[in-house]
Amino acid sequence: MKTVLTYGTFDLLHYGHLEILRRAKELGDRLVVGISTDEFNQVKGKNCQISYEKRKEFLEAVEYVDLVIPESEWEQKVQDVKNNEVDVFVMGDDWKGKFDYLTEYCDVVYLPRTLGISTTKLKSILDK
Ligand code: C2G
Repeated sequence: MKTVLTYGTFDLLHYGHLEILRRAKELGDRLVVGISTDEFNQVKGKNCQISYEKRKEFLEAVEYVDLVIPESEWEQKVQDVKNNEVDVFVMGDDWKGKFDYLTEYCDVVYLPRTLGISTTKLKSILDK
């Protein structure tokens, strides 16, 4: 059983998110997703449109996703990798290099972001 792990806020879930979840799942058999809590989003400086509970519910409805866990701090990744026996850690390449310290525990893969879509763009449309 090859386990893949990724993290994100996944606010206003869109096809850019779905595309990285799809590609992440292709790298293994089981995909675990750490979703940022509302409190951690404050730390990240992100103002979410959708609550943690609803963002978690939407993620759990995605067929590529096998388990959703809370992400409440930057420092939890090593423990999450160990707890979930993670083989591959995946993030979009906007994070390239930021999580290379995890190579001590698992493979680290940065995948190209999907161009033309972002939560920020969607918010600007919603705010009109
Ligand atoms: N993403 C993507 N293409 C987009 C938008 C997002 O591939 N057009 C990817 C990001 O690169 C990230 C994932 O989707 O890997 C989730 O993006 P966000 O919800 O914006 O998450 P982020 O704020 O980057 O949080 O500890 C890591 C952080 O929690 C990551």
